Amino acid sequence: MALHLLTNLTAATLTDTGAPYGMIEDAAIVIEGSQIAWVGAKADLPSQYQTAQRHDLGGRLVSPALIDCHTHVVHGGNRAIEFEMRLNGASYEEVARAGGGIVSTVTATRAANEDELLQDALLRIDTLMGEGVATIEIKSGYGLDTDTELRMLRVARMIADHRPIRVKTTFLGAHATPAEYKDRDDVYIDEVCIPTLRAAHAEGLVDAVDGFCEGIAFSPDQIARVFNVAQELGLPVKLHAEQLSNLGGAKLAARYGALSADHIEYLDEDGVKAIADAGTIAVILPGAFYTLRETQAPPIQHLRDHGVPMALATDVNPGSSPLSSLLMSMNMGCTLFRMTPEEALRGVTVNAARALGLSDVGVLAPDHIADLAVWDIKHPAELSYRMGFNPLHSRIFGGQL
Ligand code: DI6
Ligand code: FE
Repeated sequence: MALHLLTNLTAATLTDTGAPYGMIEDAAIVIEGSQIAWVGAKADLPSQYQTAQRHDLGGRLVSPALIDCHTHVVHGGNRAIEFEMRLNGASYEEVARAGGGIVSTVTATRAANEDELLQDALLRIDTLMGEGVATIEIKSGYGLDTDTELRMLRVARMIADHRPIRVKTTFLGAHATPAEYKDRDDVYIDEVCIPTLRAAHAEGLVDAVDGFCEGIAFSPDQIARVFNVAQELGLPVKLHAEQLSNLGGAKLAARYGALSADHIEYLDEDGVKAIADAGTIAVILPGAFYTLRETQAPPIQHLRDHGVPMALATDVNPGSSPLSSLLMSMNMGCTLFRMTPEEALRGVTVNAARALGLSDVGVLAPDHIADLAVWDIKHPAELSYRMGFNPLHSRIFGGQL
């Protein structure tokens, strides 16, 4: 198997080396096939690797490739006109009457065929990959009927055939109630959401199950009915919880051993304890907070105090977070929520992997997949510090140099 030796680099391994970021100065990394075989100080390189093909990285910084663990990157259309209407003074009702809001994205997604959805998503995927992303989670939830939910998930899977990127899919049938089921949320859950989940699972399209637990979406009881089916099918769950109010969504998620509780601006300390006990990851989504001009920040200090690992993601979607930059999410996490640059980098690597149930990516360590990002920077804090500046030099996916 091809053996490659990367030298003249600083490694931000994000493992427990005792140094911040798990940093190793003057490091070497050995890649064997698609895996990392060895990482350490170059002076300690075992003799069997001395003959590997050498690559001088010119003193650059190497981190694990980035992971965007919460996205709605597959969807039809966009909502720029509604954005403009609102900034010209239109009220929420006027926007809604003009067909705006999530309904407009559902209509556009239903109208788009597979290829249109794919080509549109690839534009955003390419932007994310250009910043070093090698793993992405993609949700359904803008179809809200069986055909379109399945189409979204098939397109999500197809992305990995068109680009060197790893995709994890999430079924989000409980995202909103479609117009044809208005005021019949329970009927929608029973007649559409749950049968569609079963169909998607039968087709091998589902890696996890999500819901939107909110006053404007679904109640904890309704989400629990979907989660019961997920459990029966052996699928892990995650939840949009406490984004706009506190309905106890994160506690519900914790009861199901959820991989993650996402948004959580309104999560209280009790809820933090519940997810801490369940080993649930907190996914912080500053793009939505920014776009919605929210004022309540997530309970970062409580999360730290209770040892809850924090991930960070773009939440890229056409309504509340039209953000296709994970580096910008890192900056926002730091500036808006006072996360540290190290927490931000852990949030888009090791903790993002955990939010997806992955244990073979997200750190630079032996026996992990060789997904690496090589950066034209000296210190990892630079990734969170600048805005609108992309220092990616190169991306290594599955050991492909
Ligand atoms: N959280 C959000 O902020 C949105 N969905 C969700 O689960 C918004 C979706 C949209 O407006 O398109
Ligand atoms: Fe979301």
